[in-house]
Amino acid sequence: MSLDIAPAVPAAAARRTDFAALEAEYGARNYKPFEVVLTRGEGVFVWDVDGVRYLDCLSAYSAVNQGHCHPRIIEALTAQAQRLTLTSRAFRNDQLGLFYEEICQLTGSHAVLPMNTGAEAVESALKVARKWGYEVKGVPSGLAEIVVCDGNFHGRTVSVVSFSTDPTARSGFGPFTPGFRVVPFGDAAALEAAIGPNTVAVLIEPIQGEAGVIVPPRGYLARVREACTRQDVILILDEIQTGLGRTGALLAEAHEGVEADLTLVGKALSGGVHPVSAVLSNREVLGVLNPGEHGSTFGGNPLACAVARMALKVLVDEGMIENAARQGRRLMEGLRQIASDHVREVRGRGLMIGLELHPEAGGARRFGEALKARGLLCKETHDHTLRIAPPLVITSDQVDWALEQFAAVLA
Ligand code: IF1
Repeated sequence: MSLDIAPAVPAAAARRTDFAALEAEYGARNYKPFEVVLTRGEGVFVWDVDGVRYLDCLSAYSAVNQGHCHPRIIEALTAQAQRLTLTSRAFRNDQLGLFYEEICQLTGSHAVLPMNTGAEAVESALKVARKWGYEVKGVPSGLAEIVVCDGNFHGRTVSVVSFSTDPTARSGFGPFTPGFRVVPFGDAAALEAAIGPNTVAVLIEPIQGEAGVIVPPRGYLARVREACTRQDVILILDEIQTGLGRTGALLAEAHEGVEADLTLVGKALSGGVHPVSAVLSNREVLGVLNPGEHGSTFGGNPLACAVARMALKVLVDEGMIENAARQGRRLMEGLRQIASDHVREVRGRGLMIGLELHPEAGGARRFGEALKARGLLCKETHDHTLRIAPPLVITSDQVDWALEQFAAVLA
């Protein structure tokens, strides 16, 4: 008996799937995406279902720094996927230790806590900092305070949005987790004043991404580092978006010559093929965790580790970090030379760039739509700023082409 379950539908008669309608019919409405349906990605390019090619200047919010579907990362993914994907941490596997060794050697860290999403890495760091505060610093139990910055974005969990200053990110999700103090970003004096005897940590993005690519004044991170050292407070740098080459250095902290006590990485840690994040630290801090006190079903799984090992390898071996610095300068200078009454400021570092428009320009979204019509995808943040973050493999010719599109829509 033949088992052909369904008759082959002649290509001509195949119905044209209305992807947007399906998403509207069945999906939670927690995004308002551009009306483009992507079906393929390779390097800096993505293609929609109509075969139109776009230069991706969002890089999935810096998760595909290595370019879409990097062949060596895909090869590592598929090879490992055919051997062993998940063991749970009840057993050891032959990828985790190698991942630990390679990421610690690359970043000069002493210890790693592997997680999956960025928010999980942030939550893990908050837990570890609090436990360190009680057991090492001697803060009275339950009274730990963590200083964060106005305009922060660190993820979407209840504890993390508890200290968000963005009403859209937090309203309706209370009651909130206590123990956080908010200070203005970029103001070292205000941060130092907020540190008290019960302060266990400071959590900062080296450059604020979602807030609109806000680069702090030169010397700010160094002053924060010095204040944390002087007052025995853990400096946690959230490099989930700024890290792994995005700003033209392996970690953004390098631009300021500082070293965090806990460094959070995610997104491009897997090249965008699998959720992989990690808390990197000196041993004294992660050392407060004992067996059974923290964990995750997928944290440190062999598939994640195999992919992350290759994602880090190609980032370094293929000169992506240096290219991000070089092409970031080219793109930033080119954007600044565009004569347009609409542009208020071009800011950023490496290939993490924000182009802020004057309010009179009518909002960044419509420029994003005009750029999409020209084959370039980028996303607005907070109404008036276009976030420009292509994969770190972008070439000079592609940067020049992108500049032509920006010049055309900003004229
Ligand atoms: C969305 C932007 C938003 C992050 C930093 C932690 C996380 C992120 C510095 C959490 C994640 C993503 C989340 C995504 C859009 C994007 C984003 F900032 F990049 F633009 F939302 F603000 N720290 N940022 O940037 O990592 O749990 O998502 O893996 O929520 O739509 P995650």
